Formats: sequence, C-alpha cells, structure tokens
Amino acid sequence: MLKDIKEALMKGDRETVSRLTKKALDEGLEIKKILDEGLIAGMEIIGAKFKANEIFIPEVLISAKAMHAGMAILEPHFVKCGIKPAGKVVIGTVKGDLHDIGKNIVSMMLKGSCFEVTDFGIDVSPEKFVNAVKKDPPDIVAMSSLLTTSMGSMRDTINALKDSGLRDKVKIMIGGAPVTQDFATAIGADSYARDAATAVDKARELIKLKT
Ligand code: B12
Repeated sequence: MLKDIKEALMKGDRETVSRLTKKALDEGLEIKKILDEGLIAGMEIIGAKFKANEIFIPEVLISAKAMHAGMAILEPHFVKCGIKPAGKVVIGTVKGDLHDIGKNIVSMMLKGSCFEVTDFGIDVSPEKFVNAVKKDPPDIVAMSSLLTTSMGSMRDTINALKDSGLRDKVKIMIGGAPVTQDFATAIGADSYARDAATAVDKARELIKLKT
C-alpha cells in the first residue's frame, strides 16, 4: 500500500493518493509511516529525477499537488490537544522561496504535538516576521528555505529582529534541504533540524530553554 501511495504521488495522481492515504489510515497504519515511506519517499524520487533532468517543473508541480492532497487527509488525524499549547510558533518559507511541502509537514507535526502554529505561508519577508514578533511574540520563529539563493533571507530576518530589539524575545529554528547546523550557527539561529520529527524535539527543547 505504501509503495502504491509512493507511485501514485510520483504520477501526480491526486485522487489515488487521497484514496490510498485514507485507506492506509483506516487500516491502522501509523501516520509517520505513511508520511515517511509513502508521501515523502515519493517526493524524494521526484527530487532526484528533477535533479537529473529526467522530469521538469510541470511534473514536479503535479506531484507536489498530490502530496498536498495526501497531507490534507493526514492532518486531522494527529492527536487532539488540550487548551494550553506546548508553545507558540510562527512559521514561514522565507522571502524569495516558494517551496512549502517540507514547511507544511513541519507545521503539521508541530500542530500534532500540540504547538499553536501560525503559518505565514511562502515568500515571507523579514518585515512580516518582525511585525508578527512585535504584535504578539511567539516562543519560536521557524523558517524554511529550499533554495541556496533564499538562505540569505534567514540571516536577513535574524538581523531585522536584532535591529528591532526583538531578537531576545524569541527562539529561532531553521531548516530545509540546503540548511545545515553550521549555517544555523553562523547566522545566529538557536536551533536547526533536518526533518520534521526532529523539529518537534528541537522545538520542545527550545521551550524548555525559554522557561
Ligand atoms: C517540489 C519542488 C518544487 C516545486 C515546489 C512546490 C511546493 N509547493 O513546494 C516547484 C515546482 C514549484 C519548484 C520550483 C522551483 N525549484 Co524546486 N524543488 C522541488 C523538489 C523536487 C522537492 C522539494 C520537496 O518538497 N521535498 C520534500 C520535502 C518533504 O522535503 P524538504 O522540503 O527538504 O523538507 C524537510 C526538511 O528539509 C525539513 N524542513 C523543511 N523546512 C523546515 C523548516 C524548519 C523550521 C525545520 C526545522 C525543518 C524543515 O523537514 C521537512 C520534512 O522532513 C526539490 C528537490 C529536493 N531534493 O529537495 C527541488 C529544488 C529545491 N528546487 C530547485 C529549484 C532550482 C527550483 C526553481 C528555481 C526551478 C526553476 N528553474 O524555476 C524553482 C524555484 C521557485 C521559488 N522561487 O521558490 C532546486 C534548488 C537548488 C538550489 N541549490 O538552490 C532543487 C534542490 C532541485 C534541484 N536539485 O535542482 N520546486
């Protein structure tokens, strides 16, 4: 079944991805397994084929839409949370970058772990992050970047927070395929995670450091 989800995602067959994701849930498969071995596994192959020029943007977009369809089925099935959130997170893909699949998974997993998440979507400017912190400081600002050319926007956002005197009010977590711990350290982020499950663990650690 996971293999079928993976293959349907690669074909960009939204209906089959939705149907099989639902079926996998109904049959009691773990959400994490469906994500990792079905949806993400399919997207990884798409990434490799794109890199090798075997497929092009339109095919990638169709698979990305199928990925979103699968994630929409999974999202309501994460645990129900109590009234007090584990922490507040503002998340977004940084300016110049339109990739949102990984960011959406991180957002979904954080919500599933009872964090209150405000998702600003894609192409989020440093000013927008700064205004959010000014208005109602979250515990964590989380930024995603998939392009080497947009990684600098993470540094710009941290600098803009410093310039506004708000840097110490929040913890900053970054991630995305080209991002590394070294880069996080270099730009003064508090934390880096390579995948969504680790992002949840790191977010919990950051909350402990704050309190
Ligand atoms: C899907 C995709 C697209 C789709 C995006 C659709 C969408 N809605 O997101 C479309 C077709 C629109 C697209 C466009 C482009 N893309 Co593109 N794309 C990809 C692709 C194939 C997959 C990305 C993905 O979704 N991966 C799956 C998810 C699950 O993984 P992930 O994003 O890495 O996220 C995980 C972790 O990184 C982490 N994480 C992610 N965010 C965060 C945030 C935090 C806070 C934390 C802690 C962790 C974390 O957790 C996630 C889950 O485990 C990658 C290839 C690749 N191998 O990454 C290229 C890739 C990123 N794209 C690339 C390029 C070049 C482009 C374009 C410039 C192409 C063009 N010529 O127009 C445009 C850029 C548009 C723009 N301005 O952003 C290059 C980037 C190269 C580089 N060095 O910068 C890549 C690497 C492909 C390649 N090998 O050439 N792309």
